[in-house]
Amino acid sequence: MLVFRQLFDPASSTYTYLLGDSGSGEALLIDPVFEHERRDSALLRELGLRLVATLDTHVHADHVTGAWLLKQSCGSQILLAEASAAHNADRLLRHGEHVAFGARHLEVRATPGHTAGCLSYVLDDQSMAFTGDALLIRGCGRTDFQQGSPGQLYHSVREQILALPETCLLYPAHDYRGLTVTSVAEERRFNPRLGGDANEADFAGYMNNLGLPHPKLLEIAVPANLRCGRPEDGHATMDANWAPLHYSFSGIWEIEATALAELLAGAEGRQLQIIDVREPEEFDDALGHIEGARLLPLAQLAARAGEIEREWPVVAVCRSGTRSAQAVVLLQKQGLARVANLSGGMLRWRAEALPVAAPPR
Ligand SMILES: N[C@@H](CCC(=O)N[C@@H](CS)C(=O)NCC(=O)O)C(=O)O
Ligand SMILES: [Fe+2]
Repeated sequence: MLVFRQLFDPASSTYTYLLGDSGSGEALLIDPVFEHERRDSALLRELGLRLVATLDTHVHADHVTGAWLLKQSCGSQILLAEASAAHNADRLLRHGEHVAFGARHLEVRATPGHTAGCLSYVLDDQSMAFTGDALLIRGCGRTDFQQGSPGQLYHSVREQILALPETCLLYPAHDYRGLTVTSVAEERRFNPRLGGDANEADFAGYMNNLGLPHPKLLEIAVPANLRCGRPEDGHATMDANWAPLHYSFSGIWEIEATALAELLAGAEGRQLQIIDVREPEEFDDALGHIEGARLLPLAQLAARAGEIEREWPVVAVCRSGTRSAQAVVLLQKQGLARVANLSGGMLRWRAEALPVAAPPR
């Protein structure tokens, strides 16, 4: 089965697309965003998918690609156009090539005009295409920098995208109004720049008078993307290296029960604060509590957060990991930097047969 997700970066209005083949577990990400590497790798893990490659549709001018960072965390290959002149890619793509994920593949189509190295990716059955900034929903990419050319873009869109079957769904790299998808039939009829009877001269007239300000990040994004998102010093900043944590798609740092037990048994465990946010009667119920845990019910946590040592890491605990996830959010809002949730709570802790404190007599 095909797994498909559309992800959004509100800062640059960029869409990232996840395509997976559930049979093999292989997946691709199209146009990942640097700042969302944790979110994207969390989603892949939760869906049980292995990222084989990231594909950029072009050298973006408004955000930095997540390609390099995802290669570090997921071992994925970095793919983009040979014509992009970028460094650090593992495979440089040309028109007509295929990029496989499990039993499925994307067909690479050269669609230059917004930039010289723009590619569109068409799913094997032509039911979907990922058009980058060549074709936007009722719009198209600008042609006033990065070797843009209205004449080239006109032919790219008409011959490579609007020539696909009418029912083919089109997914752009951006939308500035929150629209998510369009189709070949719609854009053939209603695209105000390239649709209907617009000829190349009509289109060029429109594009040469767009009058858009340059993207705010142009000077940062283009050089970074020419390195495929590799930071200049070649280092990724790890912001959660105090414990073996993972980041959930819902946006919470979590620790597994077994990892927490190991941490508590070692020297690092001495500074670790276990905050149990259940109600007092639950603390000594049949599930019990972790040795050394401090009871601080969720409803009182905001008022009593001052009782927690801010310099030491915190693991929040509850019955199932639900209330404690909320506690993590709350403590982070209070400015605590090293806070994680015990994944699955006391239920998971006990299911792993981990020890609890002896109940009071
Ligand atoms: N205002 C945005 C820039 C938007 C922009 O220029 N987007 C490019 C895509 S990289 C474009 O081609 N836009 C076409 C349009 O908005 O019609 C920013 O500062 O980042
Ligand atoms: Fe662009």
